Amino acid sequence: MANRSKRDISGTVVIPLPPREIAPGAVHVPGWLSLDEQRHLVQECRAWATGPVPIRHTVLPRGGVMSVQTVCLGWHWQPYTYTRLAHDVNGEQVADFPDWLGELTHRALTAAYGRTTHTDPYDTALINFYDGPAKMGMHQDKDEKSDAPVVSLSIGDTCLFRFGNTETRGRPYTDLQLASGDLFVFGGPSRYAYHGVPKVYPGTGDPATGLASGRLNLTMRVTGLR
Ligand SMILES: O=C(O)CCC(=O)C(=O)O
Repeated sequence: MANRSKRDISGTVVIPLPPREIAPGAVHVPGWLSLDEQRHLVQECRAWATGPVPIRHTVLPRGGVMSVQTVCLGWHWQPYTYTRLAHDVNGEQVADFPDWLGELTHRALTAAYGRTTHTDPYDTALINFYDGPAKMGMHQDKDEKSDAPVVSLSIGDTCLFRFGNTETRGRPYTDLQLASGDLFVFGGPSRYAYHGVPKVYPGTGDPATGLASGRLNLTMRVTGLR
């Protein structure tokens, strides 16, 4: 087994907790990303946030506005649909989904499940930035035409992550904290579980990631589109 020990900002060796199955097919791997990987992702996210389609607060079909800001790679997401062009922002095509991010995603799947379960190419990432009181309500990820697992990486401030069931937004659910560097994968029987972020804990991130405040979350998905 790989040595996953790391050093924190003060040089202290930190041994992350082992992977934990939260529900069948839903696995939390604490501290999976190294600090260098987190720094690299933060730099890339800063660049993606500027365009060709800049990061924005998604407008919901009934006129509500999401408190998180989102930028997409590969395909542009807005509620119920993925398109190549960001019609609701500036009409431009979103940045490509890079090969290296696909490789990182497949490594993440192996870390979570101990084997590669899906060989489909991951072709989109939704990158969410939470600042101030931003949060995300309970929802299902079901705009993809593929049931490949969703692979989620967190950087910056720790959040409360609520992982529920496939039937309702309510109980039963499990509350857990996702901290900087954590990986969370949900597939199989949990692929369509409701989930959300009721709260982010300000000031809990390590500025050494390059993120002075707030929380970044990247979710990689297979759209099943051509
Ligand atoms: O920020 C997170 O951890 C969850 C993000 C999420 O649920 C989504 O992008 O659909």
